[in-house]
Amino acid sequence: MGFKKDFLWGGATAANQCEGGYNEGGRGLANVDVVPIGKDRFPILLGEVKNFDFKEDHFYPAQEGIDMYHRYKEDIALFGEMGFKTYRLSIAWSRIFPKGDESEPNEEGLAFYEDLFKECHKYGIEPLVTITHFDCPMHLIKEYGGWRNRKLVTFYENLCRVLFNRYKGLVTHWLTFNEINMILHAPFMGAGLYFEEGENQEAIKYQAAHHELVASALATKIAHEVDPNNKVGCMLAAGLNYPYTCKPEDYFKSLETDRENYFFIDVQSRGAYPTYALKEMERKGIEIPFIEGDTDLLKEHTVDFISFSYYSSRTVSTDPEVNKQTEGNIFASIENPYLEASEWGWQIDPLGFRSTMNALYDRYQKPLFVVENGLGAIDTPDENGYVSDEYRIDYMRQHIAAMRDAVELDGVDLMGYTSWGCIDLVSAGTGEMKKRYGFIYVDRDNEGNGTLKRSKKKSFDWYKQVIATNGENL
Ligand code: BGP
Repeated sequence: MGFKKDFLWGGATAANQCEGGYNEGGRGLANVDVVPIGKDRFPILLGEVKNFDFKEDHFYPAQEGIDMYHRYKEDIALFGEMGFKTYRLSIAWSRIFPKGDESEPNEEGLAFYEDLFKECHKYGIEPLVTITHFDCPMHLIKEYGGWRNRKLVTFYENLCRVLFNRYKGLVTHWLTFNEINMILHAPFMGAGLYFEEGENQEAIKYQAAHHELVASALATKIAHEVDPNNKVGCMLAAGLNYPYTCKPEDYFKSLETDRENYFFIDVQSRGAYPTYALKEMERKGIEIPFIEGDTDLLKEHTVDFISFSYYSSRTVSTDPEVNKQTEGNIFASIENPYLEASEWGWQIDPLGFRSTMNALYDRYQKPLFVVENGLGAIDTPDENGYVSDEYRIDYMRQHIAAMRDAVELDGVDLMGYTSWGCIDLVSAGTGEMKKRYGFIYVDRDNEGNGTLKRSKKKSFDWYKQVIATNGENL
């Protein structure tokens, strides 16, 4: 009973939130480099403001991240010490193709990841690679308008071909697009989109989504051709939407809100546009840019497993009085009176995690992989620099227990668990350093000050023994 013997315990990061070295090793500029911290951040993430240039008085956290570009050996050694079986990381597209549309890749970028993967294997750590995690070369945005342009499918296909061939034998688990449904909520990050005055934003988002869905199917096809051992997953920002009351209208709204997310996975896992989406798009006059061959491609190259992030559940209501957004978050939710929330208003709901796993497993009947989960919190080191993060241990203990229930009591097929931000890194939503998730503390603040020194938090030893006992000792 309990977790499988080969359960993949580990942690997750993304290139743009930890690597830094944004202009080193021949890397080109990407969307993530030009999103500053502070009040200008949200309008840019939403695609409302074109942001092509740096402003001298702004701080751009992704440019330096936590300098993992230079310190990955030290960091991977710490992951190895915790006993990680897997480490989820992402490739910075513009390290491999600096502009995105070149015919030849940048060898320095390829060598960097090759070395990093080899370093993982030294500790028996299997890399789990996200091909794109909220990043797109800036040149593809300026010249082509990001994923609204079909040409991006070809550029992405080239990237995949290069990666699958070069890293054959070093990497067998791949994710095509991080949180693909975030196109709807943060289109600049999700698809390199920004909108001109008067454009139908919703139509453009779904057109870009179609291109990513086709690209994802193509990636799956090529991955299987290059190496039949390759396993490819989709990646969803998951979390159920509860109806605020048992009023049928509230229930129906929760169903519709859940479907906004399921839509992507329905295509990637079931291989076709679901009827509810086709009908809605028809009603709204949104044309999906299908071309010949797309239908077969989507149908024939569905994903091998379903990966997802889970931080909290959300609650929806049809009552305008209660229907107020929690501030400072990209994903809307109203307050759930039965739940506690994190300092950023993310509601803490371990049973919701179990419900989410059940909903996904019932719907797709494919192995699930939890590739992000964790608590973003403010950590205060004591006089010796030690962080006693009981609150994080508590959150994770409850969520891992919920995962064990889903496996033991509900029979969900679960491949692994990689907690988010296993080492402190830059927040995707806010750009802050003070919103920390790690087992490893990094000395760096919101303004970019600090020695970047790494130190183990209390949760480091706790997670180590969770892995050592395969989730028995929580
Ligand atoms: C997901 C992203 C991650 C990540 C995480 C936590 O949406 O895939 O990149 O950062 O959420 O969010 P935040 O950093 O805003 O706390």
